[in-house]
Amino acid sequence: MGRFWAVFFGLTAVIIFGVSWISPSKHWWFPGDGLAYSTLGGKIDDLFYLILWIVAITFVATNIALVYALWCGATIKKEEKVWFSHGSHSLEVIWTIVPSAILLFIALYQMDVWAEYRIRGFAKDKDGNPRPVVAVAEVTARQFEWRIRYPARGKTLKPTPQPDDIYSVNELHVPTGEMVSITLRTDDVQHAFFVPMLRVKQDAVPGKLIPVWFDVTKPDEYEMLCAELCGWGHYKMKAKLVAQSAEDFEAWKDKASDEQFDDGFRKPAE
Ligand SMILES: [Cu+2]
Repeated sequence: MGRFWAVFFGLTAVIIFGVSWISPSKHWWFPGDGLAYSTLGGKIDDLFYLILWIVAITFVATNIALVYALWCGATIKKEEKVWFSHGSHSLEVIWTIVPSAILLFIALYQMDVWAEYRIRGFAKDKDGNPRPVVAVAEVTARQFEWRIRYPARGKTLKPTPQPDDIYSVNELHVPTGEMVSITLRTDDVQHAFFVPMLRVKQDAVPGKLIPVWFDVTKPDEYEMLCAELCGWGHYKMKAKLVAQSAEDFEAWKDKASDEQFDDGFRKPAE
């Protein structure tokens, strides 16, 4: 029976290692087609794969030791005396220091990505210059929908609602190719703004205005979700983020504004 388990754990290790080997090229771990459609999202995925590799190698090494111990245990003769150890001080030191070093390495290695995610000035273009961030909208989460407020054409987003602001519900429009930011707030309980395909996730905390910035590399419609169980209607907060070229974005805003301020008398242009 011991040999069976030795083979079983050995095969498991081989399969896990195989999956880790091919998954980065197959994009198996992430939603949609597995690619991130924001610049920072790609870097977050790289961190994920780095950690996957560390875990896979550790897992395989542990399983090799396990297979070795099981195989030796299974093949031992009855009259032989087994070797018994009550622990080894040097081994204890090694497996305390090695994981600590790995954790410290990950902590230092991810700092730039975290800074770019949380410190606005860290978003850089290809030449290393800070990328300007355009404030596109204020996104208010509430039980159970997303209310979105955009400034009128040619105006900048103000912290308080303006008479010519444009509103949409459960549909956040943003231009592609530039760094955009939203101001996230909540009207009631805690929610979480989550766009899986962009790898953007941020809690909306009562009483706080939280800026969130990202860029979208491909015009498309992306799932926009609430990632915080916020009440019975939490599922209703499945919305969409519409990423459009700058011209399409402006055109959409003009159309939304016309519809919103239509007084019923104005005729659409012929
Ligand atoms: Cu929710």
